Amino acid sequence: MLGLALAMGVLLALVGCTATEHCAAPQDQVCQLLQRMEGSIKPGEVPNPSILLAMSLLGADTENPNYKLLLQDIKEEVVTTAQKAMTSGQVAQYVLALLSSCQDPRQVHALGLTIDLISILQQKTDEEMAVLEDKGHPKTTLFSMSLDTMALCLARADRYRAPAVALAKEMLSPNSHLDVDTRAVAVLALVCAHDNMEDLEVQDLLHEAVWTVTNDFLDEQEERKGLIGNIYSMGLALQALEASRDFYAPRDWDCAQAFAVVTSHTFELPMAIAQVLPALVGTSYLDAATLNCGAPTDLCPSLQTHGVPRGMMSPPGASQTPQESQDITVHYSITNKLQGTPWHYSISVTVPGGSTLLEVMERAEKMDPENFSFKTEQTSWGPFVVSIHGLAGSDNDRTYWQFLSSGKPLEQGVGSYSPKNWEHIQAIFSTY
Ligand code: B12
Repeated sequence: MLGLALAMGVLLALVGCTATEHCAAPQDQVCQLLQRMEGSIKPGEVPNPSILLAMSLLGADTENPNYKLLLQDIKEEVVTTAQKAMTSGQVAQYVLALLSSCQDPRQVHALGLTIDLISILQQKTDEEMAVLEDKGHPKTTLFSMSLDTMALCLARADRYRAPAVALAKEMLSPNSHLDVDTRAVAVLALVCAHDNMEDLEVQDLLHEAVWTVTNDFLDEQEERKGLIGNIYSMGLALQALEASRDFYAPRDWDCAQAFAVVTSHTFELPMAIAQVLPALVGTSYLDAATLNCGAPTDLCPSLQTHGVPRGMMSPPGASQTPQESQDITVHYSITNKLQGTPWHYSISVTVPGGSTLLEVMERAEKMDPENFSFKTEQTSWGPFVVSIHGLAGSDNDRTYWQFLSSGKPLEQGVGSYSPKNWEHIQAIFSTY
């Protein structure tokens, strides 16, 4: 079924059809993105389950060596760290990845160990709910709680009803100002929960929440010439709109307009590609549990990397423009008005043009280590700044270092954002 949808989508794209019913990006663009994303799979690194999920949704051949390597790394990561070191949302991402490769998440075997990932997810989702009831926000985020609900629902496990109801109420609350990404994943979770719910009253509530969010997305797309949130929210927003067509019918979705925005952007980060690719071939995370793993659709057959040495594959970012040679000066300031005695420091840093913000921060630290020292942690989106000047963000206090340029929050992290000459970058200790 999915194979047919993919083939249809590709056919429509190849004949240049702009029908509003089915949208698909040009195949060469899809395959280029897939190649870039696959090139990031490295043995020995923490695996990214969203990449396996995206590959599966694109009909990857399960015999593809990158796919096999990633699946094995995922199983090993699950048996060694899921219980103790993963958040609920991370466990949910692994469940979705395993479902998409036709593995049973209730029995994950690797390294001579076996674990039941579903019961771990149920336990961690219960913890999210307990904190939500106590403090008015979940233990982590509503984004993660949406992933949890979707993964439990797709795995046909129970205990997703209460989180689905809570999510629906959050979506409908006039006081919650949730970002597009969170609302998009919530839509996916609620569509799944709605379709598997017997209680008609609850079904109505979930329907209303999906209807409200998707109509807001469609309004925003109309007002902003195709954009919903920012370019990095588009993958999840498009997945949500694709999966919920019945909910906003008879209203139509001009998917061609939204696709034009996405296909005109060059996505470099593997994680950004992993969120956008399923949407570009007309699928969503909701298809993860019903894929036919024995019959790959081979959307990009030339991608087979058998025998290609890893170093020969293009690394992420390889298509970036070469570094400009002229030096640039960046004003960088760090501010804490939230915790203890307030403080503020500024510095001007000169770096080669094209340098990333991370390189600017490293230069500042070298010039004035007393004030501008900082620490990062590697995540699926690249380096996340955990502390500056000895002050660390905290999940418990819901604090983090926010980055702004001329007062506007950056849409990229420090590892990918390249400031311009004379730009003023602020790091402000904030709450979320
Ligand atoms: C929740 C969230 C946050 C929370 C995370 C808190 C928490 N305890 O969960 C907070 C508010 C801290 C946050 C901060 C930022 N975020 Co944010 N975040 C998200 C969101 C909505 C969900 C991530 C998530 O929970 N995933 C599920 C869990 C299970 O996966 P995970 O791998 O464990 O998630 C971790 C990482 O994603 C990490 N993280 C979150 N955001 C970012 C951003 C960057 C650049 C990095 C490296 C890591 C990172 O925190 C998560 C929890 O530990 C995504 C949306 C999306 N489309 O993915 C945006 C998203 C990833 N964030 C984004 C951005 C831009 C930022 C900021 C740079 C914003 C800013 N101007 O300061 C900062 C990071 C600054 C820094 N200190 O380095 C962009 C990244 C785009 C890109 N091309 O890099 C996204 C895609 C949103 C968007 N559409 O613009 N974020």
